This record gives sequence, C-alpha cells and structure tokens, in this order.
Amino acid sequence: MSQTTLTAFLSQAAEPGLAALIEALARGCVEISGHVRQGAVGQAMGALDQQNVQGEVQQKLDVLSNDILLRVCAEAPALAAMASEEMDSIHPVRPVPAEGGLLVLFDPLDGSSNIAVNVSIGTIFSVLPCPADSPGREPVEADFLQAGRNQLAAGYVVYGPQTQMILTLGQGVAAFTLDPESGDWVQTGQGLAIKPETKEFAINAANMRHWAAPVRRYVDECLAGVEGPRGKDFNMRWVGSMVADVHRLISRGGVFMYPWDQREPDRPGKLRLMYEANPMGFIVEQAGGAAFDGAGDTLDRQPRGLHERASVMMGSRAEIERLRDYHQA
Ligand code: P6P
Repeated sequence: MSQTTLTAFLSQAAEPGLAALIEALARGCVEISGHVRQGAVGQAMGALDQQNVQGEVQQKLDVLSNDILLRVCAEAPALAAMASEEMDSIHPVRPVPAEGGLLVLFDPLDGSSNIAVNVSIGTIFSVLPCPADSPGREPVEADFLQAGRNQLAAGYVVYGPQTQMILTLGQGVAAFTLDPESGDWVQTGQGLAIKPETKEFAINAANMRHWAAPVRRYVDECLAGVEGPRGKDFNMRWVGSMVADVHRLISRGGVFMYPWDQREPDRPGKLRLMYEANPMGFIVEQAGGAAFDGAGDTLDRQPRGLHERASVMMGSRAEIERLRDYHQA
C-alpha cells in the first residue's frame, strides 16, 4: 500500500504558508526525537542551573528543543513571531506578511521531568493567524492573545516507543509516525475519534484533598466503581506528561484533568492555556471530545497573558459533559 507522507498530506490539506510551518515544526521534532533517543549517551541530558519563566528548573533538553524550534520555524516564510513556555516574551521573526501571516506557540518539551526516568515526553504546538490589522508591522505580544477557537492548526509529537505526531488543521485529526529508517513522517491514522464514553481517567490523585467539590464528586464516583452511581469500574492512569496522557485518551478514550485546586486559589491551574490547554483542546474537540475549564469551553477563554494558566478537563465528551453538569449544580 502506498504510504502518504506528512508532506503529501499538507500539500492537499493546507495553504502553502501553513504547510511550510508545519513541515518546519516536523523537521524540528525529528531533531528533538534524535536527542531524546540518545539519552545519556548524548550531550543533552541533565538539568541546568537556571529556571524558566514558570519558575521551573530547565533541563538541557528544554533549552535545546526550544533552540531547535526557533531555528527551523524561522525558515517558514509566513511566520511573523513565535512564543514558547521557555521564553519570557515573544520571539519576532519578520514583519507580518501582507497575507496569511502566522504566529506559532509551543511547549518545546512537555513533561521534561520524565526525561531522567525514560518516560514518554512530547512537543506541543499551536498556530494562530496574525490579526487582520497587523500586515506590514512588527508582531507584538498582544497579537498572540486570541481565544483557542482562532487556531488554524494544533499538534503534538509524543516521543514514546514510537515518535508520533497528532495534527489537526480544523478538519479532523490525523496521525503520523516517524519512520526512523527514512526520516519520513508516514500517515498512520485519519479521522481520529475519541470514544464518547470511557472507563479510564487521568488525574494526579495526590492532590485529591485540594480539589473543588465537583471534581472530587466526579473522581469519588469513578472510585466507587460498579457498586457506586456510575455502575461500572474505572481505571486510573497518570504519566506526568500531558502529551502521553492526552495521546492515550485520543487513542482509546478517557479523561485528562489538571483542575484548579486550593493550593494556590488565585491560580486557575498548573497547565498553560496558550501552548498546552488550547492546542490539546483543539485536537480533542476535533476528535469529537470536549475541553472544559471549570467555567466554560477551554477554546472560548479570552487569554490575558502569554503564560496564563488554565484549569484543564478534557477527553470523552459524555464524561466532560458530566463534569460540566457537576460544576453547574
Ligand atoms: P504533576 C509536566 O510538567 C506537566 O506540565 C504536564 O505535562 C503534566 O501533565 C503535569 O505537568 C504533571 O504535573 O503535578 O503531576 O507533576
């Protein structure tokens, strides 16, 4: 059977400017995958004596991955600017093109605390259009502050037993697997659909005592199993890499939650809206699931800052609707 590659897929499915940017991101992720796979044999392992804008200790691979994406994405002619979990402010590339200007945001290496223990990690990216009034001028941070519904594309690459890319351009969700022999991204899935029902949820249960009542009710009912109100037993997973936990629910259904908790009442949640919750929420919705932030749809939230955090509940639609009902009860 002839194999469709990412390049062939994009030539049919995306405008040339967007296709070139996604191809650049894909090239960058091949480089990142190479460093991940080398592990301690390579030079990219270990922590740096510095923190990122989130106040988290940076791993060498965090910075290396960010530098790789900055270099390769700058080659995409429609790209005006980039933003990253690893950078305080935006990284301008060129004045906004007359037409089809693009902005990209990424978490270059999500779950980097798992690097040292050889557990799956990933890259997350989100593509937004430059605002209609921006052609010809330098891009500014405010250009990025668009609701997730405005995304033109979103994707992630999971560096696991296989290196896989999950991608949406707003017309469904496709899967690509990196062929380590050829270096090609081969299409291995299309029209991905999340099961509306599930028996599996992902949350860091160590935080249970800090959760809001609706989340506590949802999880308690899952734990009550077949004798409880749900009438069925559930399974729990928590990898500690959003990319791995979300990839599992895309693949077999489930719910991923990192909700608000009372440890820091003024903080909506741990995860970041612009380059984690929004791209993952776009993919999940495009696969028939739902993404909820405790008040409304994640993709409807109007961001106020580049590194704004969000309460995250996403996955199988029937489960998220149940969580929404519990929050509104
Ligand atoms: P915790 C990784 O640091 C991350 O940002 C997500 O990828 C992951 O889901 C979450 O944090 C894990 O957080 O508190 O369980 O270590």
